[in-house]
Amino acid sequence: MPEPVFVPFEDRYVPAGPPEVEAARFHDALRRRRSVRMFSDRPVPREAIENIVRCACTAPSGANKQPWRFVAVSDPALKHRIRLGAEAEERELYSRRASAQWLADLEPLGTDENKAYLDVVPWLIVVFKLSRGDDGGKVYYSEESVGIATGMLLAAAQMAGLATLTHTPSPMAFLGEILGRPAHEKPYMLIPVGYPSEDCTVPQHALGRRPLEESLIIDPTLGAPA
Ligand code: IYR
Repeated sequence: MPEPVFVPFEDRYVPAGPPEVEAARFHDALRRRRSVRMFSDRPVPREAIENIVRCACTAPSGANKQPWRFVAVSDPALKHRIRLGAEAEERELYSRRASAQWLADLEPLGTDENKAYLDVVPWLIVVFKLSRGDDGGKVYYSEESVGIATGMLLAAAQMAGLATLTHTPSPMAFLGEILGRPAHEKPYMLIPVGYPSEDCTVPQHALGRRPLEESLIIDPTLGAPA
C-alpha cells in the first residue's frame, strides 16, 4: 500500500464578504432558479456547457471515484430521438403507470406527455451514474455522488444565466441505447439547458418554499433562525 500524500491546502476560495453575506447573495441567485419547460432556441456556446459540466465534476464523490458521465447533445436529430423516447415512456406514465395520487400531485404543474421542448432547447445533458469504474473497479456512494454533482450542475447553469429542467422519464434505458453508452452507465437524469422562451411561464405551485424553520432545526440553545 502506498503511503497517503498530503499537500498544503493553499488554493482556497476566499470570498469578498463574510459567510452570512456571501451565502445570502448565493441564495438570491439560487432562489430564482425555476424548472423550465418552455425554452428558446437561442444558441448556447459549447464552452458554456463544458464549464457547467466542469463545475459538476468538482463534486465530492466516494473515494474520489467520480462515478458519473455527462453526455451533452445538441444535434437536432439526436435530440429528436431522445424526445420520441421520452414521450413514449411519459405516455405510459400518464396513461397507466402513475397512481391516481401521483397524477393528482402533478396536476398543479400542468405537465403531460408532450415534451416538445426537447427539440427546441439547444442542449440536453444526459447524466449517467457509473455502477463500476471504467476500469471495472468498484465505486462507492454513487447515488449520493451523482446527486451532488447534478445539483452542482443545476447551480452552475443558474449562475451562468441558463435555465434547466430535471427531467426523469422512467424507465430511462432508452437514453443509454440512443447514446450508445456501455452497460455500466445507468441513466440518471435528462437535463435540458438553455434560455427560457420569451413567453415562458412557470407553475405558481412550484414557486414557494416552506418557511426555513420547517426545513432547518437549529440547536435550540441558539434560538430560531433569523
Ligand atoms: N416525468 C413526468 C412526470 C413528472 C413527475 C414529477 I414527481 C414531477 O415533479 C414532474 C413531472 C414528466 O416530466 O412529465
